Amino acid sequence: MIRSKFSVACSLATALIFSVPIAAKADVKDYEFQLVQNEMKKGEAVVVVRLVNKRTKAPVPNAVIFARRIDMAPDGMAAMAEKIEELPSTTPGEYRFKTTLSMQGRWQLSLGAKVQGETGSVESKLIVKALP
Ligand SMILES: [Cu+2]
Repeated sequence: MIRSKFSVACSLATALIFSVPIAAKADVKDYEFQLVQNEMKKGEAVVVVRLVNKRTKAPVPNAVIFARRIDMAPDGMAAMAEKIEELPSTTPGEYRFKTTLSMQGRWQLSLGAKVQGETGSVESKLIVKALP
């Protein structure tokens, strides 16, 4: 299923590359991280994000997350950061992080990643709300 969608995407991409050489060039700006769940109970948490190609809507597996930080900047507490650790992925295109949302309120998850075959890096800031 995934493989066949991928082949279709590849054929389309190839067709585009040959018909519109300039416009079809992939760009690191075509990718973004999205939260799978943007609210969760405070305390120990596993935050799951999906990396997607905005043009094709396809999930993007095997990116290398080289930077990660979680802090309360959205609530004026940028210095209030917690440890964050990447867990093995269980679904292609999804990335999981173990952390502690130690206070109720808004937390900012900052991620930096390299996508296979792309120059530059994807940088995203996502807001997770910790509920009581
Ligand atoms: Cu705080």
